[in-house]
Amino acid sequence: MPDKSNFANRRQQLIEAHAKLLGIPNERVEPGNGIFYRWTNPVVTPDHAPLQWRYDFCEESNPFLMQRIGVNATFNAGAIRFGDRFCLIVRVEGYDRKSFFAIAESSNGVDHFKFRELPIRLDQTEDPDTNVYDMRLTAHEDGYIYGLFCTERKDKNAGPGDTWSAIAQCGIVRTKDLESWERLPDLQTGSQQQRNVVLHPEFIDGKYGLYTRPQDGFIEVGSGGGIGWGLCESMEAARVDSETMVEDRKYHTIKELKNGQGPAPLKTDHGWLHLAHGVRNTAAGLRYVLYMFMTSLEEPWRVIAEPGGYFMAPENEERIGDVSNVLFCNGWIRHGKEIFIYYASSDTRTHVATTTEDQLLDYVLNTPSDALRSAASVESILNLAAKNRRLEKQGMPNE
Ligand code: M1P
Repeated sequence: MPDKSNFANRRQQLIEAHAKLLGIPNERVEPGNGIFYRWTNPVVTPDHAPLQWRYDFCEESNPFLMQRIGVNATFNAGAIRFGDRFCLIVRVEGYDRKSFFAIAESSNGVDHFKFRELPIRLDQTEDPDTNVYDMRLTAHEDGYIYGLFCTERKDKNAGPGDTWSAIAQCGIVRTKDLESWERLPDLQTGSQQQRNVVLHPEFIDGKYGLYTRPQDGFIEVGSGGGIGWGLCESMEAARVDSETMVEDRKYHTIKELKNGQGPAPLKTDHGWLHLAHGVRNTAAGLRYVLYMFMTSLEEPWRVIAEPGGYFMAPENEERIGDVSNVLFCNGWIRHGKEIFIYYASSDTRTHVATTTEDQLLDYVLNTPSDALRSAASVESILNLAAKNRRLEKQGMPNE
């Protein structure tokens, strides 16, 4: 017979350990690289999930106080500043591989993130979702906050025995209070598969602008795989009839295989700042890194600056997880002069990096672009070293 005092002790231990985790302060990792700071601890991990979602606290029905429902990962979070809170709409994935959305919030954006009491119950369309993930939040000038996410369903044309082929499309919800979510029909496009679709925050000639990512297969991009752009008349029956390419894939770059828009772009005096992910294939599997670019203020589909290489790549423990060697970001928050970048590592947990608009502008506008050849990369280094030698001769220490 299970020991009653053990039940009470374990309950107490679980509650204390959870409270302790939520109370851990975070620390900035110095000196940073001048572009952004990492922070020591991830901001949301599977252990942050409320105990109430995981444990049945009734001694009669759960005498061993077993975890009944497990949370496997908390990652790829959309983000928004709402009232005085930093809110993340986290992709929570259970042990059963199903993802759902839940809001975790904090008052300072770097620690003490706490999930709201309950996850979001998403209304279904006529074609129920099998899995939903990676929501991008956009506070649109029409007054709504839109959440665009990936809805995945089994491919109806999958042959017998094919239990994995899936169709990914863009699901849409909107809200004004982050409490009640109105489900709208899925986005219609001409593409077989759509992931990483993001709503631009402003109207373009009275229409909604969408960053898309058309691709032919669920994993393989085929002839697609770049970041596309299209316009639609209404979000209530969203339909993009033609997509143009914003950001293509390129041979021997960090986005050789595929790429995807991250969060909604940030408007600055110089242009729209974009954060995206780029993917290449390696002998050890796919490697996902984050990179940046800028588009024109008037034509947000036209790239006007793009630093070469990655902005951020997995480091140390970030490299390990359910899908290792992955950084992914679909949420950032500008608050005053600061920018909080919420990125996930290896499809497992969520971190924060902090920076400022000035730093990101300097990074995007003054970092050499990818000249696509080793010899050209060496020229960039030689130019920089020559400049530093001149400084040294003038008596300025640089090492
Ligand atoms: O596993 C890495 C990522 O793979 C997909 O992203 P993309 O469509 O750009 O390849 C998504 O499933 C994403 O959630 C995941 O993090």
